[in-house]
Amino acid sequence: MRQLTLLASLTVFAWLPVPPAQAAAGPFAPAAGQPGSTAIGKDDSAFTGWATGYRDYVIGAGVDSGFQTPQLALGKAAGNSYDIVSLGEGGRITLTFAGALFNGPGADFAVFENAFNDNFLELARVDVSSDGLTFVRFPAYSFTPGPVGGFGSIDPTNIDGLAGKYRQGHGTPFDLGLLAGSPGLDVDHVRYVRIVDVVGDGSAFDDFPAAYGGPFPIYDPYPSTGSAGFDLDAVGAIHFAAATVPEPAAWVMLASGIACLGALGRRRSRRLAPSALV
Ligand SMILES: [Ca+2]
Ligand SMILES: [Ca+2]
Ligand SMILES: [Ca+2]
Repeated sequence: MRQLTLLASLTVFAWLPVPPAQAAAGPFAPAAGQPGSTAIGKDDSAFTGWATGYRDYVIGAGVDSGFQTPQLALGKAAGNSYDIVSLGEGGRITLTFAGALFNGPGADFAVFENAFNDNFLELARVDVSSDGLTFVRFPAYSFTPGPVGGFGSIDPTNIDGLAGKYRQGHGTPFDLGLLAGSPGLDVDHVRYVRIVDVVGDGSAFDDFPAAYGGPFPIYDPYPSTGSAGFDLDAVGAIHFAAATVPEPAAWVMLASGIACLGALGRRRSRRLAPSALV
């Protein structure tokens, strides 16, 4: 895993043993369940919360009405083929939380897609924001050598930094630490996760440095219809601080407490008034 760790740190591209197009398998983590996989199962105790709201659902091409229900992306991952919202080719959606994600050790959240096996992988870019205005994109790498067609197969070891790397029920992890220092983003207070479908015909590119032959086209199954593009099941929070909103009863206590303080303050100022004249 030394290669993967170093690649993630963006410092080791010179270490790549062969040009990606000649590699039988890529350098990145393998499918869920295999040694070295970074997939996180939906029932993992690492999850402390789930996305509970959405905004800006923009439907891309090729989505039937039956797959246009964004509420199915909220709450815990279902891990099946149907509890999802389809983004369509080039579509997107932004998920929100009852609180904020923060940068703890390792992965901070994970994105779940509905792939029915380890190789029919529909991919998406992942952007995060603290204020809902400035979004910062996770770097992604794709070494898939060429177009894969509408029912195509992708080797997950050729994919990094893209949601949809793993089969249904298994989240693709994202580490906010990779984005530390990005202008306009507080990695310790991230309230928005935007998922943007990759149009997999080769028109979208990864972030592999030009100095080492990049960027490379990102290929995924294309064209497809019905539930085209990325199918979002859920976004699971790992490092998550729930918003502290007082319960209604607490509001009443708070209000009565403030009223008491006000009365005390008035009594005290009356008592102090004579001495203030001295
Ligand atoms: Ca982290
Ligand atoms: Ca799909
Ligand atoms: Ca779901």
